[in-house]
Amino acid sequence: MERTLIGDLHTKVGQRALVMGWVSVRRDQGKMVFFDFRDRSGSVQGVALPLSGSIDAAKEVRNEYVVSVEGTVNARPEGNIKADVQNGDIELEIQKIDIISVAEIPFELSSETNLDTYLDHQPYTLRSERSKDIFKLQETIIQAFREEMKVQDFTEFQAPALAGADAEGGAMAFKVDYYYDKMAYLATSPQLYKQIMVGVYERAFTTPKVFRGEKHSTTRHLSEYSSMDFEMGFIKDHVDVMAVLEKTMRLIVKKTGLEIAMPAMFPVLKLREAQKALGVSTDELDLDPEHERALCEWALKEHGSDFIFVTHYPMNKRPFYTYEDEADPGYSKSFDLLFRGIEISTGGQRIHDYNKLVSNIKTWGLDPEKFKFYLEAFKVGMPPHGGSATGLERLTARLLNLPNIKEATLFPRDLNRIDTLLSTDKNTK
Ligand code: AMO
Repeated sequence: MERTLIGDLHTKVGQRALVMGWVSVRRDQGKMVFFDFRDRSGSVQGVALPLSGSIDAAKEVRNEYVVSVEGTVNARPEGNIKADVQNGDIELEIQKIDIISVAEIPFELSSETNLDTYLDHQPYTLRSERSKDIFKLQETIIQAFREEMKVQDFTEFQAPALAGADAEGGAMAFKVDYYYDKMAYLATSPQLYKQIMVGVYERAFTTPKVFRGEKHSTTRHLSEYSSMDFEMGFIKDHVDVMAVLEKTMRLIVKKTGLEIAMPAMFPVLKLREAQKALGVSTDELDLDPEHERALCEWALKEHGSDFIFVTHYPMNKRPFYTYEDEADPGYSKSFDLLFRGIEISTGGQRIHDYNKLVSNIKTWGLDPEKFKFYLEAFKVGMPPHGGSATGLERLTARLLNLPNIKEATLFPRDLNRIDTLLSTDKNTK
């Protein structure tokens, strides 16, 4: 018999069907055994009846066993219909149940698990409906990002993960032993490459894994995250970039189907205006996490918006490629996008003049020789351009109001863990 997906069983009422999947729930009632079976399309209740011939085999089956089940798809009596549950109007009466793989589970999936235990057992805990929903939503986010980029005529490219130099400063890049006793770095961002790609396609985007070696232990930092980056040529200034990012966020929100407060335009404040609104000194170079939270509360109250742009960060707080606002010396044409209490994106206009860029690299205490490759893009002619990057896991966490970014990360790498805890890992040096 051909396998039927559980999601298609409703088309087979009154007929026999073969289902393959996992056992999510098993309720042994002595004479009868009830199961919830699941496959990639959903779940269904099954029952092994006393005289069915399947009852002995059914008694052997446990949670997470992989099974092959033949049975009759029965319509449930009126009183037993669960309208709000998938396949709540049918039941699989089991004639035959074969074990494909046995399983030994560490704990019941429905039980309240603390984050560390959840992370320790991810090959198992990721099977929970809650986790599956989180990472399905993440898939939707990245698809929507890609869709909007294509609509706006951007070309997707694959950025390298190994880099010869670090764009964002150096201290936070992981070093890698490379050939001939040379050092390479794990890319902290595709920044240099996306700028180079502006010289190639004019509009380019990429969704790489990037790596940050800062020793952070917070609810918002990972050592490895997914970055949704784009870069575009022939802009007037950073406002053009913000418009593309805002449009992208709107499509992402729409595709997720979540209720997010978004007025006709996202509010925009200069950093100093934001600081004044919060009663913070304008000498501060950045917003602290608690100020980001307070500013987002302000934006929701005053503008009915879960998003707020903050622009004009001090030049000395931004990387060397940042464009200074001629009309506001010392401050940059750069921005952060804050969403529900946290920075989710950074971006801005970049310097496109070769000589200015070389001089900035020196001012930032870096060696232009190390950036020779990148600088060639400017030598051979670059238009005014800019772009931005959004952290996928931060956005996912805030969209779902998950308190810790690790819940929105498949296999999070942090200060204490790569899959297993470093302190308990036998392979640790
Ligand atoms: P920035 O360093 O601000 O900018 O990073 C952009 C966005 O990436 C996310 N992010 C992180 N997410 C998880 N863990 C981390 N350790 C982490 N660090 C950053 C945040 C952040 O807003 N090249 C510039 C972008 C640009 O100008 O285009 C950059 O990398 O969501």
